[in-house]
Amino acid sequence: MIDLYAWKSANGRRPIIILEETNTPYNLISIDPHGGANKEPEYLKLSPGGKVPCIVDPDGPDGEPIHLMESAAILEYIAGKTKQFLGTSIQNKWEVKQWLFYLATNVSVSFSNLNHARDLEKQCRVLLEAINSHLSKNEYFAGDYSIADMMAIGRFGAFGFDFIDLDEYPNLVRWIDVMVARPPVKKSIELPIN
Ligand SMILES: N[C@@H](CCC(=O)N[C@@H](CS)C(=O)NCC(=O)O)C(=O)O
Repeated sequence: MIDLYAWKSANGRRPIIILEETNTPYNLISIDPHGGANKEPEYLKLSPGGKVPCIVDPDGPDGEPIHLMESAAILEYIAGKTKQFLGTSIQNKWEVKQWLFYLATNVSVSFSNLNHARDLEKQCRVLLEAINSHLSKNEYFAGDYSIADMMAIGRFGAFGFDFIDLDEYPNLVRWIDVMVARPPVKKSIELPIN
């Protein structure tokens, strides 16, 4: 069974969504990065960047064990293993991947920074405008519900922002409402992780 090392953070909850959506059994192992557990030598063998989350799959490619860090990579790995949520055509597959990377890099990084530096607010608002505009023409990020949506809801689902009122972005709010109505997404937000 897959071991998921996670914390109650935006990054930590994304793998829960894909594991639940694909009915993949997993053990949830709580790891609090604030206590330094993510820098212990045993954990660094699994997540060499010392970041939370990570997974260990004893039944990886060719039956060999695999460990993976980075929530986007974990989403892609479980999607690939279960052959779901990766896009419905080659064209759409790349559309999903494009949004996955945009969300993993620009959006995730900027919003994390906003927690620390007030002057990044403008940058986050630019990203929100782009996302709000995209979601005015698209139900989900890339065609059908996909791992790109799971990537995004990890950031926007349960976390308020001190400096930005998301109600200013009605298409994003519409998409958030659709997403949190999905039981696996709701579970990823509400599951207690201590
Ligand atoms: N890009 C990574 C970010 C992971 C990340 O920054 N995790 C935080 C917890 S939410 C962490 O491990 N922080 C502790 C540290 O950086 O030492 C991902 O998407 O998984």
